[in-house]
Amino acid sequence: MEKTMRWFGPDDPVSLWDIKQSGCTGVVTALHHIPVGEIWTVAEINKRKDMIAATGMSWTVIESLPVSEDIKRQSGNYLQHITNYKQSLLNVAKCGLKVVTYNFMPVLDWVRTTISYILPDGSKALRFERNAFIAFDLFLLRRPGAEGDYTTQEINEAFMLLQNMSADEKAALYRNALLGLPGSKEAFTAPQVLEALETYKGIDAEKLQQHLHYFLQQVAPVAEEMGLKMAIHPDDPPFPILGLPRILSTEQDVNALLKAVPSPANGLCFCTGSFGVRKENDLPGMVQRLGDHIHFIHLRNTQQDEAGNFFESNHLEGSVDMFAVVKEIVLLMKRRNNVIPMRPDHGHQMLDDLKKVTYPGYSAIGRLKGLAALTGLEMGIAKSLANSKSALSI
Ligand code: DNO
Repeated sequence: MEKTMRWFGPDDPVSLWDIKQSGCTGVVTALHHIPVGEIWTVAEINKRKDMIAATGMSWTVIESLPVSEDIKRQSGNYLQHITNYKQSLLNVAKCGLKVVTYNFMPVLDWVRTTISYILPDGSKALRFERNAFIAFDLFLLRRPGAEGDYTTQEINEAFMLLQNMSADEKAALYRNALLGLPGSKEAFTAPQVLEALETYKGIDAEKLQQHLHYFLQQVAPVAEEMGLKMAIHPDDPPFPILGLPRILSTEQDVNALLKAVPSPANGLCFCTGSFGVRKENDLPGMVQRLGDHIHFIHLRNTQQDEAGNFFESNHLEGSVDMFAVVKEIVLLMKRRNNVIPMRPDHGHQMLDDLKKVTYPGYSAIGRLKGLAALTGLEMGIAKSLANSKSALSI
């Protein structure tokens, strides 16, 4: 796999040289300063590309070229936004970039209830606690109609949990649940979210899926023509939240998308941390079956419990069988005869980073630790496969 790390741009406290020293040859980034829906110009793309090239690394993957809420809803300026998206694709291709990540999650991107879950060794992880999220939804956000989404038992448990929280804990839950925007330091406010949710009234999973397919039918021909690969990021977490539909949570969802828009440009960012939260997702099998469509890989592990909570565990430990996944990736790259870019997704806040403020999940040392573990795993698998092959051929 090509080793990369995400960089949030010049304001990121983790510098390009930090990433270089981690052993990466590539950087994954986006022009976060350009408002969603507007065109990424050649000049802006090249400026960023040159900044990265000055450290001897390359801008390997765009994450993300964001899709506007108008496009997801098919409202307002969506046709103009699609035209702009196509222009941005042309521009990124002109600048020599090859892989474009995006997602189709309405309103919020990833969601957690805490960004500082303290592990037994004192490091901190991101965590999603189901009851806490329900408490946020019902009693802090006060989303109209939310009670209808939960059982009486869930509502009671969430209420009890909230009763036992200090004012500080409640404030932290409120803040964390509204973070949901990678690359931005600003959280949403509750009125903004409620207003945004209102605009999704009448958009169910089927409709959202049609909108995704429509969007891709429009942009995939441009991407294909320019030799670009579109890589959709799965839902994180992979189930509906706040009454919003989520439509890229399972292998079946991916297959529906591939079928609706048959194009070599239509592909996937295979994120083990997102898909891995649903037990029925057979990750090594997905790599085997979806392999030709995987253009970018996020490796992250989660530890789940029976109650539907999960925290982000060490990259090699947790509910995802990382050995089995990486083995399939090594075989896939051999079959495809190419190297797929990968980044260690998230990492624990640990050591010196405990004193620093970074983007949640994106401190340097925890990701470096993940990258080191994953690199060793890959090398061990690749060498042992090669050895067993040569042993067989003797
Ligand atoms: C979380 C990330 C996601 C991802 C976007 C891609 O840390 O994996 O935010 O970047 O969903 O569009």
